[in-house]
Amino acid sequence: MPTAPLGAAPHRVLTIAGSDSGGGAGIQADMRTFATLGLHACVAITAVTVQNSTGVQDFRGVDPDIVGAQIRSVAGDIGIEAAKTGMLASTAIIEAVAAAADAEGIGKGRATPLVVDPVAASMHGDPLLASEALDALRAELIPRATVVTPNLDEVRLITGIEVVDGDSQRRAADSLLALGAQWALVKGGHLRESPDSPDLLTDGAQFVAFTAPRVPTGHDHGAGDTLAAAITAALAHGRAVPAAVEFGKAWVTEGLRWAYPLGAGHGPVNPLWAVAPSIEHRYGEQTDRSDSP
Ligand code: PXL
Repeated sequence: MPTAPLGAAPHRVLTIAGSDSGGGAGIQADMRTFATLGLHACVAITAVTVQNSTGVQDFRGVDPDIVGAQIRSVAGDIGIEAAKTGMLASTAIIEAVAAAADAEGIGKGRATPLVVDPVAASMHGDPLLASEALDALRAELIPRATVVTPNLDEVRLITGIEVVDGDSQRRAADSLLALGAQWALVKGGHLRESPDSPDLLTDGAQFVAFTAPRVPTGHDHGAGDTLAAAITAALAHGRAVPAAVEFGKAWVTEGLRWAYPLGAGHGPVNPLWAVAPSIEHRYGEQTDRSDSP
């Protein structure tokens, strides 16, 4: 992707998501990806989670008025070329995001594309979205999505469809388009029996299958966030949705190859691989990668 010359403002994105105190998922995953991809990222924090590598111990949602105000403040002044939603926690926050997105021209068919990552739970199964907020997700957010990027658990919660094979994956994608998304990316990464990570992207007319090799790592915390962030980055660079998803898949696959252990639980996907050589250069060090992937 062409980047701006040093000193010129880079492309600008907005992430509307929750904070992960462990630094691996949520806002922190987004910022790592946006920074390593050379973008300027604005932030609307929706929730503060208390979590580490073993799980989410607690969280609080941010006042919905403050969520909407963050979006309006940065969109009106700084200008946003693509936006992304992650953890939204509650119905009231979803409604505030939808209203602010409409006011600022963010979303399907508007000037600024919107990637909706419909985060419902952590990888440990800890809830990150109130169960009654699923209706608002379906009615208020998915219809505003340029592209919606659920994993298989989120697809089941949103559409009621259990994706077990290509046929059910296609039906699930149709169901997401029926809810109003422009594009649906149904990720197959949790189809554990499959040797690949087969994803289906469709807008109802085009069907694109993405198959990346499954990376055998126990450290994939934040992988969904990182994929959606990389898609958002490519959209900000003017890529069309299929090309942006292709870019995002390659980015997260590489991040999974460089994932590292942390704490007693799951370590994070690692977008820092992209800047490792320049960091080593800065510290005058060189990492031995002889037994790395
Ligand atoms: O990976 C989904 C996710 C998104 N946002 C926050 C999270 C998580 C997973 O734990 O904590 C804040």
